[in-house]
Amino acid sequence: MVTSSEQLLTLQEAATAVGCHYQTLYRRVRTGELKALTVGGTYRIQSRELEHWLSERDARNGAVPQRRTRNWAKQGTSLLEALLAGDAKAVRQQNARLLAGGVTVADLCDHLYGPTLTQIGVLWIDHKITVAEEHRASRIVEALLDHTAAGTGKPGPRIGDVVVAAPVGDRHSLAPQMVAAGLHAEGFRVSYLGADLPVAEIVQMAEREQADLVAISCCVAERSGLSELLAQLNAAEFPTLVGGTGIGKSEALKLGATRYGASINEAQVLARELVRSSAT
Ligand code: B12
Repeated sequence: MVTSSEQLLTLQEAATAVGCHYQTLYRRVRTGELKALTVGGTYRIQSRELEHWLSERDARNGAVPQRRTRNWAKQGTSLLEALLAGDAKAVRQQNARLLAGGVTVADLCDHLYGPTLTQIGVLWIDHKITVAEEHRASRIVEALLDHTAAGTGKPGPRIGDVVVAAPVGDRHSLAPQMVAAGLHAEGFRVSYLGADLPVAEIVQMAEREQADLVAISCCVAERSGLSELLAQLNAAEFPTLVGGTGIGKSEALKLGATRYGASINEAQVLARELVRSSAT
C-alpha cells in the first residue's frame, strides 16, 4: 500500500537521480534490497525509499551521510540551458533528481523555477530570446509543475480546500501555478483556475467548493481586478492570501487581503495558519 503520496519515480528516473545504470537498480529491486511498487506492470520507487536505500548504501561503504546544501545558482544555470534548448527531458530529470534528494516542491519553486523563469522572461523583455522561446520554456515548466503536483501531497486527511487564481488583467500564470503546486504538496485540496480570470468566476468557484481560503497571485501594477476580487471575497467572508512580485505587503493588506506572502514556503505556512484560525 502506498503510505505516502510522495513522488513516484520510474526505474529510469531513479537511476538518473542516483547516477547509476537502470539495470543496477533493477537488480536491487529484484533482490528486495530496494523497495519498489508495481504500477501498471512497471516498477515505481518512492523518493523516500530511494533516499533510504542511498543512505544505507553510504553507511555500508563507510561514507559520512550528508545533508547536501543545494547550489541553487548551479542548478539554475543547468535549468536555464535546458529550458532555452527546449530540452524537457533534461528538465524532468533534474526535477526527479532534486525531489529524490529530498528537496521540497516549495524550495524548487522559490529557489529554482521562480528565479529561472523570471530570468527567461527578462531575456524576452530584452529581446534576447523570442516570445516563442519564452512560451516553450514556460510550457515545459507548467507541464513539470502539473506532473510534480500529481506525484506529491501529504498522506492523511486534507488540510483544507483552497482556490488559487490570478484575476482579470493579470496574464501571468506561472506564479499562481507554483502557489497551487506548493499548497497541494502541503496537503490542501487545490482548485487551480489559472490567470486572467473574471472576478465573478473566482468568487463562484470559491462558493461552489466552499473554499477555506482563496490564494491570489499578482504580478502586475493593474489593480482593478484585484481590488474588486478582494472586495467580493471579503463580502462573502472568504479568507484571502495575496502574494506576487506585483504587490507589496502593506498595499495588499490595505486592499483587504487577510494575509500577504512573498514565497511558496510562506504560502504554505500562512495557508495553514489561515485555515486553522478560520476553523476556530
Ligand atoms: C514571464 C513574464 C511574462 C510571461 C508570463 C508567462 C506565464 N505563463 O506566466 C508573459 C510573456 C505572458 C508576460 C506577459 C506580459 N507581461 Co510579464 N513578466 C514576466 C516576468 C519576466 C517573470 C514573471 C514570472 O512568471 N516569474 C516567475 C514567478 C514564479 O516568480 P515570481 O513572480 O517572483 O513569484 C514568486 C513569488 O513572488 C511568490 N508568489 C507569486 N505569487 C504568489 C501568490 C501568493 C499567494 C504567495 C503567497 C506568493 C506568491 O512565489 C513565487 C515563487 O517564489 C516578469 C518580470 C518580474 N520581475 O516578475 C514580467 C512582468 C510581470 N510582466 C510585465 C508586463 C508589463 C507584461 C506585459 C504587459 C508585456 C507586454 N508588453 O505584452 C504582458 C501582459 C501582462 C498582463 N496583462 O498580464 C511587467 C509588469 C509591470 C507592471 N508593474 O504591471 C513585469 C514586472 C516586467 C517589467 N518589469 O516590465 N510576462
